[in-house]
Amino acid sequence: MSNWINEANYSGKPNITWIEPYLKNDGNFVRGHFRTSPNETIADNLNTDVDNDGIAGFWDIDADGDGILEINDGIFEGLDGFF
Ligand SMILES: [Ca+2]
Ligand SMILES: [Ca+2]
Ligand SMILES: [Ca+2]
Repeated sequence: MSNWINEANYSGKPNITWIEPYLKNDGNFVRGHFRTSPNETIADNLNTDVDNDGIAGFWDIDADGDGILEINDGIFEGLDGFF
């Protein structure tokens, strides 16, 4: 997995899965948490912020900070006037 996004091949933000709390083999308790489905990059995960703009990759419309939006259609359409 890479810490940047190839926008040309990117298929959109991953699905989110709820991970139930569990006990690890070493006895450490892991609380329930959301996790993104694994894909080709860590830049769009819930717990990464590779461009250090304070927005976690999953919510960041340009998660790797290269100026090319990963989401350039769909839900952001019609919001052009706000940017
Ligand atoms: Ca990912
Ligand atoms: Ca970010
Ligand atoms: Ca980008």
